[in-house]
Amino acid sequence: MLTDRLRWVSDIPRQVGVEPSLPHMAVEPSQPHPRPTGLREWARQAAAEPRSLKPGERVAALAPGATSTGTKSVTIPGNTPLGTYYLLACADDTLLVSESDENNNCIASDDTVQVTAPDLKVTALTNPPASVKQGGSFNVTDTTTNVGTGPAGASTTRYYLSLDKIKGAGDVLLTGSRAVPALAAGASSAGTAGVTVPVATPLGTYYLLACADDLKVVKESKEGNNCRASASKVQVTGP
Ligand SMILES: [Ca+2]
Ligand SMILES: [Ca+2]
Ligand SMILES: [Ca+2]
Repeated sequence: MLTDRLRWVSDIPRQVGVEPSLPHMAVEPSQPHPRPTGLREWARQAAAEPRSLKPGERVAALAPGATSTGTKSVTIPGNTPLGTYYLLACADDTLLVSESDENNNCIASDDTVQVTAPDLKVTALTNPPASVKQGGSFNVTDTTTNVGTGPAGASTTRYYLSLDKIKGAGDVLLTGSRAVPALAAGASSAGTAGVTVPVATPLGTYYLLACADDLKVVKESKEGNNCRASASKVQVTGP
């Protein structure tokens, strides 16, 4: 009966014999305390099964009308979808305490927070020469842009020869790369790098690829769009 439960709420401090606050309960991270089925059961467990408490594992009890204020640093999970969010704070979110009302535990922030992430990609790339010898060199000019919503740290753009326009396992990494500075959202870095074709490159006709953050040091909202292929191909010939 609801009325019985509500009466029991106000009776709890006296019933468990602790004034002015409820007893502390231990929380064992590896074995979460099972949620009691009701207030009576919770009180029975708390009174009959006192637990030894370790520093840092206490959950402070609160007397009726009491308040606990604290500050906590929180981390946004890396897989959070980009967007605008309210921050919610939810009391007893691990469901340790049975309450008269379980549906009023959360409160939302007045302001919102925008979750952002960088997204690097090569947005411009010059064509390679029509042909180059094995072991030969040429210059590449590219523009690497942060098309995301958050700042990107410094990165490295590297270059490949590829039989198709997609970066794959068999592509030939060219010697020579370009250091790209940290880029604010929407910012670009254009520059030229001298690249050398490895002597062992199989003879053939290739696209030139430029790949942003090719050393994978910047965590981005999209990691699969970093490369750009040249419009024309380069023929690798014997020395
Ligand atoms: Ca509540
Ligand atoms: Ca990207
Ligand atoms: Ca990346």
